[in-house]
Amino acid sequence: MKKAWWKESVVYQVYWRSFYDTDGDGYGDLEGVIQKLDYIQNLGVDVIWLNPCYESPDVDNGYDISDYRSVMSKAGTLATFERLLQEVHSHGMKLIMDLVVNHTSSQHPWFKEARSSKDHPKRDYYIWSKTPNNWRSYFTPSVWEYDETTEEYYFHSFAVEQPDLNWQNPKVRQEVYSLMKFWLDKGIDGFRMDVINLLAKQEGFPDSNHPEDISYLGNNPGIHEYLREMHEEVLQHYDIFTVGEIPFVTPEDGLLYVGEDRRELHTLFHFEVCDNMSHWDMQRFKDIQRRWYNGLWGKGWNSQFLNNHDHTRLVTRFGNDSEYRVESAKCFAVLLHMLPGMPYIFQGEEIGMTGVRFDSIEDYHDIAMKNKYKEEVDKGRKPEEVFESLLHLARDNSRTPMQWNDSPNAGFTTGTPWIKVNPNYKEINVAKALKDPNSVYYFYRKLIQLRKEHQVMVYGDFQELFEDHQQIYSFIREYENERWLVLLNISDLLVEIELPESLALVEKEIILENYKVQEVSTDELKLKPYEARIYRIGSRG
Ligand code: ISL
Repeated sequence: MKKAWWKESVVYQVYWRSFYDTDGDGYGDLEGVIQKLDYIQNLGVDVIWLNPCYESPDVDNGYDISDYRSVMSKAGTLATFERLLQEVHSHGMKLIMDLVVNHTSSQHPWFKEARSSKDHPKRDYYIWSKTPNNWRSYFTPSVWEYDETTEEYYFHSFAVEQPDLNWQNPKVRQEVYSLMKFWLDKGIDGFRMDVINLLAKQEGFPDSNHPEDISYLGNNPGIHEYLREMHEEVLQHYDIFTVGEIPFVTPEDGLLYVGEDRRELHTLFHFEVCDNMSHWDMQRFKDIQRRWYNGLWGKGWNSQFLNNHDHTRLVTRFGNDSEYRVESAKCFAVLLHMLPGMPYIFQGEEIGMTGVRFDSIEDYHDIAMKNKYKEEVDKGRKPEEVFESLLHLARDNSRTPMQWNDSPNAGFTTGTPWIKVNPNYKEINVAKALKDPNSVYYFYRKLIQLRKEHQVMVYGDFQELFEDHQQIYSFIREYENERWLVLLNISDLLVEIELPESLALVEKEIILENYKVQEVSTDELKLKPYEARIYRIGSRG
């Protein structure tokens, strides 16, 4: 197994618009990230992933970029960004930026020019057709939008305001490589690449028999040639870290993106958990982990995340955000940090922030939810029923402001926050977590610290126990002379298990637990709701 700094890293995702507002406009800003760097550093993380802060009309919270070389005024200026980068480095951390190059904003000058006439030299920067096919986009009923001026349709995988770039055009590719160098030459440490497997499109756009399954948008012929070219022209010249956001991918195809001999990307986010598993499903989760471990181990590197700015907070979605909020947050923390692959923490996860549930569609801002709501209501469905059906997975669930303390607006802003603060901020906030040695925060910190001291958490192989158990997830990580046993009760029940004889007899030393462990070296164990334990175990008995 080849060692690398990035394999040993823990990533912290900063959704800056909801992190900390220093100018009172209700949006977090880059200055706010700078002011909170001590907090992030104290958690012990190595890399910060910053969501897009480029110039943007902001219809999809920065994922619709109108100028790749400037910073949107809500976030600050290019000078603030440069200071942030310098400060991140002087705090001993690294910074990766979001690279969003599957699409631009419809306000990008390239698109304005492209749509101005059929023979404009930039026409081929985007994808045009005289006739639409039957595909859906992520956010709208069709991937095609009619353009009145030139009487053709343009292609968009997301919102109408996010036209897809035409990667077949070598000029587009060169534009992208050049903007990547612009940021890399400033000294950033890599990219999280937004829907990077969507760049190549299917030749001829054939109709689909199942248009609701939008996987036709990704993994199309040509994608690996583009990524290799990007590697050749840009990535290989820098000591950086790249993680591709890759929906609709199997472990077999995943390896084509991150295989160590492939010269494409370092690691990926697949969506078998966050897009496909709406509620906790133990057997399914185990199966996903098993397949990805078998598919990648020793050949390519995996990433682990249980929520982000697009996905409902993990305690609300997978754990229990009322009675066992703290216990379940810690239990999933052990899962996140002990599974093979690098852990990604989404801001607020480290204090066990919960998903929100607002009363009205007016309180939500996300374009995905707004569009879906309108589409379903327009079909004649009852508005209340549509609203209710969208709540569980609403992307705004995880986008509410970071809860710093119990002062108004959770200490996030002195103005009016762009999205309402979760009303539970008096109970759940950073100030309170920092005062409580048993908080979720200190538990995350401990796990991150352990990774720095014990390479078994990074390079240890993975063997499962209790494979068919409905409540218990258990596995051993083993590296050189170190063997760690992980026992998780991912349920609201008290569960009793008996360790296999081979483990019952060996010595066990507790490394971390989220309840006070009573019994130590017994073979019969009673695990309380969401109880999590990590043991160091002796060599085979
Ligand atoms: O949000 C999702 C499900 O709730 C995902 O399917 C998501 O849309 C998809 O993974 C792509 O996400 C990324 O690109 C989008 C942007 O809206 C997301 O915020 C970003 O993470 C378009 O750029």
